[in-house]
Amino acid sequence: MAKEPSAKNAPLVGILMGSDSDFDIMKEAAIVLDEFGIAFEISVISAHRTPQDLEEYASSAIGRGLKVIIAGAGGAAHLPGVTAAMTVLPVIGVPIFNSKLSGQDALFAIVQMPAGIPVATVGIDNARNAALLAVQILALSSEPLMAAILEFRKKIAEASRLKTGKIREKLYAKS
Ligand code: RP5
Repeated sequence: MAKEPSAKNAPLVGILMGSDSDFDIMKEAAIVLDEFGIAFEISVISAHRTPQDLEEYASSAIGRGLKVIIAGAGGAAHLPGVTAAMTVLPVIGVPIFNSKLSGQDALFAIVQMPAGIPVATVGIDNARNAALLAVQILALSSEPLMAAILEFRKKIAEASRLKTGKIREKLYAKS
């Protein structure tokens, strides 16, 4: 269970999603941020169903102390782009898979932003990478966080090296 943000634990990252149906994917971003001890807030706000709420959220984000916004949406995924239009905070978009067009609709909608209003886009459903990118952005101004992300990279490198042994074990055990 993640720690709820409070005055003492002010959120640095805002996680947005277009609908609660995105939560199963977007909770992965929350888990990663929690692992790195980063306070975040999480909200369902839709660029289409609640556009006024989105304007209020994005235009007040800097004043509320947020440093990065992660926005996940599926289908006609305007949430990350519209958010980016209303704040200069870095916005990281997560295209969400759906069964109709396999998330490619969301991917194209998020990645093809017009010049001047960038959205960093991760792979379809890759909310973990969105959170890791947010951690890396925050690490630029936090030595402990930089140490933590470097340690994380060491761990995944180690896990990757172990894979040689694992596949060889499988291969030679069968022959
Ligand atoms: C998008 O429409 C949401 O981000 C979600 O991925 C998709 C479907 O929303 P629901 O119909 O499940 O609420 O805006």
